[in-house]
Order: sequence, then structure tokens, then C-alpha cells
Amino acid sequence: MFSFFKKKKPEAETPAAVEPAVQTPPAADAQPEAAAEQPGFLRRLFGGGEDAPAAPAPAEAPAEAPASVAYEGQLFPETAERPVSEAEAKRSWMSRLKAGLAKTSSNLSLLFVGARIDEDLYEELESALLMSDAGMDATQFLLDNLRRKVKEDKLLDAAAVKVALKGLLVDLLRPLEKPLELGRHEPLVMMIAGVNGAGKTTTIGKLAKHMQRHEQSVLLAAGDTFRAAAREQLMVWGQRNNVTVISQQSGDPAAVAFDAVQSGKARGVDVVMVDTAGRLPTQLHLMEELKKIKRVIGKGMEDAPHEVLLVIDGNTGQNALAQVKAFDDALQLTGLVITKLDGTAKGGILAAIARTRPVPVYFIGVGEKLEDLQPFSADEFAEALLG
Ligand SMILES: Nc1nc2c(ncn2[C@@H]2O[C@H](COP(=O)(O)OP(=O)(O)O)[C@@H](O)[C@H]2O)c(=O)[nH]1
Ligand SMILES: [Mg+2]
Repeated sequence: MFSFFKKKKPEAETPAAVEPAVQTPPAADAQPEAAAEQPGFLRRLFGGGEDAPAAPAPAEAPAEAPASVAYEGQLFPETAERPVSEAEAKRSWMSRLKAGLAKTSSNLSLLFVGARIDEDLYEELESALLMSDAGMDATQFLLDNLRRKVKEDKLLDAAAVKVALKGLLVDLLRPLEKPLELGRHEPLVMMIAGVNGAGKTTTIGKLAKHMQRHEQSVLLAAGDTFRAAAREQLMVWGQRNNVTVISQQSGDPAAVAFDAVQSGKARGVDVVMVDTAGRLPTQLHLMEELKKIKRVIGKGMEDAPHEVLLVIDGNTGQNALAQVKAFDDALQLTGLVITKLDGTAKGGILAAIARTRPVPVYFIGVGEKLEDLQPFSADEFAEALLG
């Protein structure tokens, strides 16, 4: 398993064009050379932010976030921090992933127990793959290749066929594997979209905490302006976790996003994440609103947003594929996060995505705790399904 994020090596390069009006000189006490000497350390051009010149506020955006009201919501249950060895963490992640995909995994594995390699086996495999949400196309693709491999390699026992299927699944899923690379832009601006309840806000909270552990300063935009509770939930969470949240009382999400990008630049933060309200791809006016948010982010910073993520509930079945297509058509997604692979999720949807619309899967989630969100690895996923 690769590390949680990929970090761009600090190097003397010309940063992508930054709006001169808000470019902030390094603070007097900033020591970029010292930072550059430390491998893995991210270059920070900008100082602490308090003394940074204020960015020009967009006409429609209030300068400061309103005071939040007390709201006891949590983005995810806080877990007691306990140092765990890397091996221990990996073992427990694999066991959670396996538990999440247990249904599909046992459906598939049972087929191979003492089985003869005949048409019946292929037919049962077809049913099991379809039931796992892999969809017609990926199922056919896997089975065609499996038949060929069994013939070419003259495989005679079921265990060897299972290993061959696992290899084919890894090959199919591999193109989805891509680490999220930090440090490419200052700030790196990420926009997060998805249907209601997919896990957008929770994922943002988890990512923010993981990023902080990777020495990244984070700023959030409470772009779910539909529900006051959503905004307050994010703000209270931000206060607790020392993460600045940009929010507005009244709701133009594009203005909030713009404000957050400006503020992120002025404060010299490493990552800006823009939350958005949930919406269905069939709600065309809401999809237009998303496009507008993306456009307006681009007005705040050239080439931003650098990442456009779609969060998908892993239990959505084949509808997840429709979501990927629709959001990708509207926003040109750069990555996916697939949550809730711990419930009744069957896992095959990743194979369907790989065949139909291979948008990289940055992270998968198997629960509500911080460490339940991890980078996607094709090997681990195939191991959990066919190990
Ligand atoms: N079991 C499980 N629950 C999750 C996971 N990710 C998010 N959730 C829960 O899903 C619910 C909706 O999440 P939320 O982030 O508010 O969704 P949003 O509407 O997309 O912002 C919350 O109760 C989360 O705790 C996951 O990986 N597994
Ligand atoms: Mg939300």
C-alpha cells in the first residue's frame, strides 16, 4: 500500500500563475531554504497569513464568516489517538475491508471450493459477478479473459482459476489506482460533489485530518448552503480541529467557494476543500449550479479547482455508474471517493467503473472513523474479494 498522499518534491520551479493582486511575499521569518532541505517537506511560499494583504473580496461575498451557533454534530466519531505500528494499521485496515466486502467475497469463493472447471462454473461466476454490481460489461470482460487464460495456461484446478481471476481483477482495477498528489499548487483547490448522504462532508473532515498529519494547512468552504445545519456542523468541527471554515449566512455556494479560494491564497494555506450540497444528476438546474461553482473557483485562481472529486456511496449499485458519468460530463472529474464499503456494499461497482468510466479512485471508505478512509489499492481490493 502506498502512503496516504503523494507529495510533490520541493523544487525550484516557477509556480503556476498566481493572481498578482493577491500574491503574498514570503513572511520575513519564513525560511524556504530550511524547508526545502527536508525531504518530504512541502514548500511553503507564504507566511502565516495574519499579516498577508487581504484579497479583494468579490462584490457579493461577505468578508467574514458569521459566528456559528452551538451545534453538537460531528463529522465522524473522534477516535482516541493511539500510536499503532504500520503493520498493525495495515492488518486492521485489510480486515475491515474484507469484512465490508464479505458477502461478495464469500459468494465468489464458495464457487471455487472443489469445483470442476466447466460451463457451470463460468455460469455461476457470471451470476456472482453480476450480483456484486460489476455490471454486464465488466463481467463479460473478466469471464472472456478468464476463459482464455484457463485455456492458454492449461489450468486444471479451481484454486488456480481463482488466482487467475484475481489477477485479471487487479489488472482491470489498476488504472483506477492513483494517489492524490499534494503540493502541486498553493493552495491546492479541491471541489467535492455528490448526491445527498454519499459522505461528502464526512470525507472532507477525514481528509482534512489526514492532511494535517501530513503537515498540510487546510481551509474549508461550507458550500452546502442549502441546510443551515450542514454549515454549522462544518464550522463547529472546524473550530474543534483547528481548521478555518469559510461560510456565509445566505447562500450562494459559488460566492462561498470564491471567498474560500481568495482567503486560502491570502493565508497561504496548502489545501482548500470546497464542500457542496448534495444533488441528483437528474436535477439539471442543480448540476448547472455545480458548473457555476467550478467556473467561479477558476476566477479566484487560474487552473483551479485542481481536483474535482465525486463521492459515491458504495451501496448505490449500478446507479453509481450513472452518477460517475453524469458528474464527469458536467465537471470533468479528477477523482472518486467510494464510501460505505462496510455495509451491504458488494464492491463490484469498481470493476464497472474501471470498464466504463475509469476516473481514478483516490480513496475508499469502510466506516465512519478517521482511519476507515484509505487510498485505493487494486491489490488490496482484489485480495479482499478473492484472497
Ligand atoms: N458506514 C459508513 N458510514 C459512512 C461512511 N462515510 C460516511 N458515512 C456516514 O454517512 C452519513 C452521511 O454522511 P455525510 O458526510 O453527511 O454525507 P453528505 O450528505 O454527502 O455530506 C453520515 O452518517 C456519515 O457518518 C463510511 O465509509 N461508512
Ligand atoms: Mg454534507
